[in-house]
Amino acid sequence: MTCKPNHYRPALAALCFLAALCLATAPLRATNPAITDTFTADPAAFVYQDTVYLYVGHDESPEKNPHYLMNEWLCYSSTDMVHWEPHGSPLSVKDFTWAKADAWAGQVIERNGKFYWYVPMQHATIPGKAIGVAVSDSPTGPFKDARGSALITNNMTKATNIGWDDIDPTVFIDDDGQAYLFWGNTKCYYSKLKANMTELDGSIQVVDLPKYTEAPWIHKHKGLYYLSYAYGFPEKTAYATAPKITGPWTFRGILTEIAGNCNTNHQAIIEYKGRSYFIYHNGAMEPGGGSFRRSVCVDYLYYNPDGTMKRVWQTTEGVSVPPAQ
Ligand code: FUB
Repeated sequence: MTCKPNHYRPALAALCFLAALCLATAPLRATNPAITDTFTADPAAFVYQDTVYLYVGHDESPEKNPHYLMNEWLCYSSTDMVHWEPHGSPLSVKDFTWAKADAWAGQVIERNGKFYWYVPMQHATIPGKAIGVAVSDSPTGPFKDARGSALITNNMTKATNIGWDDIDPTVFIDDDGQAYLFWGNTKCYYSKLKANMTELDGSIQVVDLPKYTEAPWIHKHKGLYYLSYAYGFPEKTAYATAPKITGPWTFRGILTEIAGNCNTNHQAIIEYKGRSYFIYHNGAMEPGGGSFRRSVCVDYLYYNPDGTMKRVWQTTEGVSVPPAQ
């Protein structure tokens, strides 16, 4: 028997119909939590070449274990804020010979085609937390330790004598090319970075902020600098604004309320395809979500005409695919 091309046409038509149906019914709206393949926390995100890259900590704590168990960071990407492609774990504590545990909140930034990932961990030999920096040629890694030693150790910061104040780095490159690193628990520290992004440039300063706990995030919108942070405990998110990155900072109030199902919060704020987004975590993913098994969520962020930010509503519905521009 010979197969004639015409015999395949109905099957081909049916396949095309099914493909069109799948495309038409692909979800246009996310739900929160937005990342559901595993427990994730401490989001940081940036836009590079029209794609959003999201970096999170991996909450690996077993259910009912009231402690963090975090050994690695994960990366995801999206071109619509609804569908997130996982890129696995491009960085873990094991990539830093001088560190021993606690892959807590970090942030990635691009400079001159290289990607720098600032991360806090427990130092193996110097008591307390410390901050390291990893580098890659790609936003999805692989990343490697850029220094072979910590950039910041607990004995470099004296504003408090706790051992966990050197955590939660956030990095920002100002319009004049000067890079700044902000970080800290109970004290908000900052310092300039050299152009190589792997060394501090000058002294460490402290920003005085009401009820500052941790999780600083710097962003700029329409010429104004914003410093958002975890406020009190359990954590709300609050923020301050300034005309320059070095201040003076004016406290502007609460940005979002406590999650209720998780005692921390940790935000990233980005603009993408004409909209502003608030990326954060809560303990809502079932089964087993909570303070040590968190999940990353995405909601819209809105500004008032005077530059202040409207309070963010943490929703179950999440965000929609942005319209084509
Ligand atoms: O994930 C561990 C710590 O909890 C982070 O460093 C803080 O920001 C808080 O989310």
